[in-house]
Amino acid sequence: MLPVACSRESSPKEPERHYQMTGVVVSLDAKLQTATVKHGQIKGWMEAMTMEYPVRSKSDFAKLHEGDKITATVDVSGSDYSLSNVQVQSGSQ
Ligand SMILES: [Cu+2]
Repeated sequence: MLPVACSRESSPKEPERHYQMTGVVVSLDAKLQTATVKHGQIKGWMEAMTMEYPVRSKSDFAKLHEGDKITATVDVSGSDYSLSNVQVQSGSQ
């Protein structure tokens, strides 16, 4: 599902770009393998907001718990985006 409230500074048909993000996991959807992340500004791409991101790999998704503080790489290709290189900085458990 694409967030409608999002204003992104990207246009379609660009090569994949990568941004570093820091945020907190708000909720997880194991079925869709998505994480809703409250993140700070992602310079050059997006303002600070809370939104849902597909997590590219199962092993990255398995690391996540609600409340975890994470860093990740956002892979952006046109209007598609996903998270990779997920690192949990401080866990909630
Ligand atoms: Cu957004």
